[in-house]
Amino acid sequence: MRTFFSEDHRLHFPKGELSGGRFITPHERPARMEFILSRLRERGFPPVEAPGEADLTPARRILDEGFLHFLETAWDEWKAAGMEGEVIAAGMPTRRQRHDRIPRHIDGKVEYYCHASETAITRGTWQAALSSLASAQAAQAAVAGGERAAFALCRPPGHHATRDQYGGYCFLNNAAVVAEMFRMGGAARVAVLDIDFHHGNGTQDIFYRRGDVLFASIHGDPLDAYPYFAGFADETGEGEGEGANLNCVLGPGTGYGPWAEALDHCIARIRDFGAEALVVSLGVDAYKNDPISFFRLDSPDFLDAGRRIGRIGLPTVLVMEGGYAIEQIGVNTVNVLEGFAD
Ligand code: SP5
Ligand code: ZN
Repeated sequence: MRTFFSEDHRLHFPKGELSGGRFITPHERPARMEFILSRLRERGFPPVEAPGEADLTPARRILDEGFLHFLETAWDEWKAAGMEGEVIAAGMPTRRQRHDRIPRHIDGKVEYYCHASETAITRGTWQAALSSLASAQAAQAAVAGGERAAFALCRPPGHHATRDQYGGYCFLNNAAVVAEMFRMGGAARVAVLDIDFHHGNGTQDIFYRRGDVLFASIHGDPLDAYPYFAGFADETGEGEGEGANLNCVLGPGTGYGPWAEALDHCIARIRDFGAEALVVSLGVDAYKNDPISFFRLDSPDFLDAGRRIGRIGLPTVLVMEGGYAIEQIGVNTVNVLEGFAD
């Protein structure tokens, strides 16, 4: 399987992640990529390929123009306003607000376009997010060009980014753009299968009212886990999208047995839906030792999960999302790819 990867991910490395009332070194850090790259080499995968430039045309169809402009300019505006540190949202949009105006002050804009203040923007964040999207787009192009599957080794991840908000370490929703590109390329129906431990609230948001893109996700119960305010089982889609959103919610301590049952449930739905292409939001934070998650998958379980996903038989782009037990992130990620290709 070909892997697409950009070294420009390094341009995004905030000093701080707000956690437990302190700033810690972010869980989502550049070193994550090194473990995956070295495991790919060890297992004899072909050398990674650098993508071309990101193409924002497909992204503009599903993302808010003001949001894209904000991401591009936030750092400069923040600095121009005399802010000393990294861009961090201090407030949260409130309930029962009577308007949806975009603030003029950068502080307010950041709060408007952010949904989780653990995530900082730095000088290189926009370029890194673009390079991540570029890898996803190159993988999609490979599959559209006839490859059975391709791996987009994306960093920063994307599945928490909505059409107009960043957060959860995510800025541009790579998986959603890939799904949209498959639609533009003629696939009548596309499925996004999200196996990251956290609910892909961004992807759900983007496709919630659409019947042509199925979103199916297995994740920690939002009552107990980030993103807290989305991902419940009764979120099934709206309007034309009714029935095209499937949330499989599992509690603390869930092991591979029930997790694999949920996976099979998602797979059955993807088949029934009649998807012609598949996008996998591939997070490996369901792993038992992940520092911010509470499932108990072991490394060999990822091999089995990959096999089940591969047997769906669809043209597939696997897009990297989370995974923070960084010593094992390589093994776990590559296990999914190897299982897939079995
Ligand atoms: C892509 C992805 O996996 N994003 C995850 C974002 C999680 N954000 C919230 C992190 C909360 C960490 N809480 C620390 C508790 C440690 N015991
Ligand atoms: Zn995650």
